[in-house]
Amino acid sequence: MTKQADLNRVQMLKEEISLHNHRYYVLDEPSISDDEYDGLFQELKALEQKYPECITADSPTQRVGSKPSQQFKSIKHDIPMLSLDNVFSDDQLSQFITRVLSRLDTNSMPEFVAEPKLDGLAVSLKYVDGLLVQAATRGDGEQGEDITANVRTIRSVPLRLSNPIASTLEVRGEVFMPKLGFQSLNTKMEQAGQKTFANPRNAAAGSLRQLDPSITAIRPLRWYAYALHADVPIASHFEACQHMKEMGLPINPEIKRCTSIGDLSTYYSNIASVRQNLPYEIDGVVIKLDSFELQQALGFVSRAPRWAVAYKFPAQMVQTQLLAVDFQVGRTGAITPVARLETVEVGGVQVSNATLHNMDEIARKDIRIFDTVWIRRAGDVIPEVVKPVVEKRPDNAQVIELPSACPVCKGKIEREAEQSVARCVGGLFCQAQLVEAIKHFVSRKAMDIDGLGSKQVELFVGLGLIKEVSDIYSLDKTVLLELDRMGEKSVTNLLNAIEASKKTTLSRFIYALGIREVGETTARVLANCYVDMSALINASAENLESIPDIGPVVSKHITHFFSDKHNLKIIDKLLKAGIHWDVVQKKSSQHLAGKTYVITGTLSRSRDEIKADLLACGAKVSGSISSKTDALICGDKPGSKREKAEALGVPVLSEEDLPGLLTP
Ligand code: 9MJ
Repeated sequence: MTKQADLNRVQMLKEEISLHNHRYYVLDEPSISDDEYDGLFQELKALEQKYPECITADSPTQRVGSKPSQQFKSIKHDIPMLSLDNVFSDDQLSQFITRVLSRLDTNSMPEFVAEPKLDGLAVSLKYVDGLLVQAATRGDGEQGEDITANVRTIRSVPLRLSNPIASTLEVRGEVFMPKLGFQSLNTKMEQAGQKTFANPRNAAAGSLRQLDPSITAIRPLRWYAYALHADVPIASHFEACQHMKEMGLPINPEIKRCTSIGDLSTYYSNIASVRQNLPYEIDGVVIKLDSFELQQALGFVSRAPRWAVAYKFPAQMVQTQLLAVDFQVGRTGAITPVARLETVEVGGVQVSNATLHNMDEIARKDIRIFDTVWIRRAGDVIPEVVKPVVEKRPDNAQVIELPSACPVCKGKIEREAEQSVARCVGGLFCQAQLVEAIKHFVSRKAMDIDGLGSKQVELFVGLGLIKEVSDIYSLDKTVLLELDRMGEKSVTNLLNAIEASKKTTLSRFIYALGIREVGETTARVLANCYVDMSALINASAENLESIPDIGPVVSKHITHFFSDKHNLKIIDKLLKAGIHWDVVQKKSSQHLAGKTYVITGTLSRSRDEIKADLLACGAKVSGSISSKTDALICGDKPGSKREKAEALGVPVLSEEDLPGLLTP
């Protein structure tokens, strides 16, 4: 054989083996025997050994290429990875559809697509010129981990797409472990004396987050793609799925278009009834508005799209005995009763603790110590005690009472009028609250100090190394080196992570402060509305309440927080320690303060983006027209809002008027 003939054969083998991979793993329709497949694979390997220069990244022999890594690299997603809001009943599904229709300002039901909700791990894959170049986990939605080497080992992930529709594209989907694969993996782990996995989801997560890709390679992982981002005109989610299928990506065969609430509800019931027979675990169905144009018009709220929802199956419930109740102190001093239970398995996970929520819930459900109780666990949510089995109540059952003093600082416990939550009033003098405040401050969505985990925070606070958050920035290397299990390397990594956290954003910093009721979304709204910290610190309650989404309760918590001298001193120390962020210019103008706008119809940008711009100028954005509305911003297909605006004499603006409106 000439070298050229060998090289031609290499090319042919690569294509043929990839085709058989696709037939076997994606279509589930193998057309050759395993022996024949192995024959082709060995032949390719031998030829590649002879001509190493012809080994390419997309060769089927190169799935397990790289060596184990020390740590996963962090990757910022070009487009944030979303999570989904949940509904649990047909009623809640109807409410979701009603919200969609009202936001779209229409009465006619648009098309939806329904698909099984896989219980695995969301991943995002990037293809450039048809080649798989990057794979990342979801992470916090903004930033994930680089798991390219591991994802390459999943046989149903094409290393090269056939006829890619764009030179760069991002495909999202769910990696999971089929039920059978999970069982055989656990049997093998058990035989080898290793710890088994609680459920297929954990097994998939554990396999995908291996630093050594050769371990991932022998784990039975599969995946289905469910989203495509490419800079080419595609009209709908369903069409995107067809494109993905044609490019060789696996698409769940159960995906269906639905045109009525009845259709969606039937789809849910049908999937629920075949759930046990599906080869993989699911925890509900996902319902998505099909048209991309309508999806864009709806936009997002927080991290979840307004155009999709997860219709979840009911959580699993089991009975066990309530042995005792402990009281935990949270970041804001809230006292949560926690049930200590006779350990029981719920949905494949061993449960020995569950939340009892608060004293009102305990009283309402009449739960007593030593009762047999129903425990519910849904997905990753903390297990909860649902209700007692009154028929099984023993004579010695005891009523649960709120302790009179904080179990940690022994300070007073108070209950505000009409509030079901009891709180320790010790504030940051209570070690439990201090620990929780610091855990929150360093957490991923706040200052994101990698390496300062819960255990370390507890240790450092316990040793008195951290007495207030700002102490994090003056931790001393020599002191840290004296601690158990803190070597040169881990101390250096920790101090580097602390240093790196100093460059942040205003919204992260506001969120990190842990002001009551100020979550991520509110922090972002505040960061958009105020130029800097001092503007926020000095904002009056009235000024805060002029921001849509901020009501009197939140504004009271904010002004209360900043009226505390101790809090101001800590903010000052943090800024002096070097915490900083890039100032975004356009925020400073409040020239639309006091004005109210309504947005309707399809615009070139999502309504959320336009809303954010208006809010940044001090305006309010409302969902409905009244005589007080200053103007309606109107896109294509506006529906009834335009007529109402005209009837009330409210000016109607088009998208072209926006730049003028937003400029002071
Ligand atoms: C799952 N887990 O199966 C989505 N998902 O779409 C499906 N998740 C999703 N779609 C947008 N089928 C965000 C998440």
